[in-house]
Amino acid sequence: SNEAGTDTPRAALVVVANRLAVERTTAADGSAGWQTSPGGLVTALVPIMQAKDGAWVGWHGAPDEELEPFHHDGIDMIPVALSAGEVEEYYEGMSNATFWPLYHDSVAFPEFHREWWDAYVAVNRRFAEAAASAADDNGTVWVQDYQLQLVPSMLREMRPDLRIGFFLHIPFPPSELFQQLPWRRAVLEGLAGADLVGFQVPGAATNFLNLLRRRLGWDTHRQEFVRPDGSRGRAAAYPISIATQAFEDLANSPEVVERAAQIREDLAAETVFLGVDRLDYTKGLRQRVRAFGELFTSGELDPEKVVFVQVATPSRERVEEYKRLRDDIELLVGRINGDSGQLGRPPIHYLHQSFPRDEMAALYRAADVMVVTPLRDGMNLVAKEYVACRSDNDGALVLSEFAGAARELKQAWQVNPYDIDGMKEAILAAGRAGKQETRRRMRALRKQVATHDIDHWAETFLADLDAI
Ligand code: ADQ
Repeated sequence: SNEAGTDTPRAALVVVANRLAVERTTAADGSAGWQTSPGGLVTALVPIMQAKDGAWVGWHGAPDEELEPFHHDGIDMIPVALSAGEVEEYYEGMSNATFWPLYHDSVAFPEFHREWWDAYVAVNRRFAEAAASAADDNGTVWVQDYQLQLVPSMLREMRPDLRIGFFLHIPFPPSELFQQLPWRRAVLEGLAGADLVGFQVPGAATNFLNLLRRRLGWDTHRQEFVRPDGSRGRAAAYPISIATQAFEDLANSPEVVERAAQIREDLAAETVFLGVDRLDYTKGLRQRVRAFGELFTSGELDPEKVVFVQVATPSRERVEEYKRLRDDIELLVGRINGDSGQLGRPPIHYLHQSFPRDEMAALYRAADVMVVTPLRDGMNLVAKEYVACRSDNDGALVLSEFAGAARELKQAWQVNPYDIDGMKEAILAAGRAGKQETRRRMRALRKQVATHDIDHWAETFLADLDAI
């Protein structure tokens, strides 16, 4: 059926995300094409969507460009156009300079601008309209993340027949912080348009339900909430994960094993510490680099025997706060290497680059200690990827208490990233731990990540949504 009267195909399952599941490619002859994005979410959902006649609604990444829907890899891709001004106001502004810092404990100051909000509302409506015309009668729509928090209620109004799910990949803040938002009511009502609102951790679902009760005066019973029209929805935790087996297989491939050995040889160190993050102020990089700097300067870590490799993926480079962060980190790293390095032996290897998956797997394999110390993080997949790559049961994980992953990865050396001395102690302890202790911890971590992978996440969420 096609009641919308358009040529858009009608799908039983529609995923709505800021970005489409494909990236542009240019072939050797200069012709343009598309390839499926490498991310975990896309990898997990592609088979489900292929089986279910799925459509994916999202921005294709270039401003001021209208594209027709197209078919790729068994999925209908429905591009949503954004103007250059909307990229600035809806994406870089409201999403990444308001919601992102506010939802991460305000570790950077969130900016509130009415023009950004207006753009956010307009773009959310465009996504909702695209989803409404893509979804089949009584179909399921799964909306992803903080860029699209108004889509559930908009969609519910346009298409009451639909089953609507929402998943927030980042933290949901305590009410003291959320209440600063001038548009708090609209955001709560927007999210609560979903039949199932999913969060990374139970505490986030509780924050949301408390706000519905206190701010909107709605009834809630355990995980359930009641809208003013008497209809009900549910809010609960669905901790996201990775394609565990695929990571393990990749890490055990001959090429990656060889590359890992090469990395160890190049670094020529007894102990290799590793950090891998998007260059983002939520990831605790300033504190982490400072901790390593102090350890190298004091000699507690011997710069002749130990290296710290920090891979920082370029991220959101047009947003002011991110430019400042990059300058800060590069100043700090330069200073530490200047103070504690020797010719040909900088204690910190800093790479501001993005790498393909196999290089990441080789780095994970090569590292004795993985250091993941965000100030606040919805989940943190890097920690889980490291664990998946250690089928040797070796390797130690230092993990922030403030990452969602800390609830599941209990056998990591857990730290408070604001406590630099505590972090230094944990880094030293993880580096010095005996094989027996490291293995005991790693085995337990591996069991958790093996049984809770991304397929488990997607299937559980969709089954619960289906059951409502
Ligand atoms: P992110 O903030 O991006 O995700 P994270 O969960 O760690 O954080 O995922 C980062 C991904 O990027 C990982 O898969 C990692 O391998 C990859 N990556 C990092 N640096 C890279 C590099 N230099 N080269 C190549 N790849 C690199 C948001 C939330 C998280 C949540 C996820 C998923 O902030 O809390 O876990 O979404 O829900």
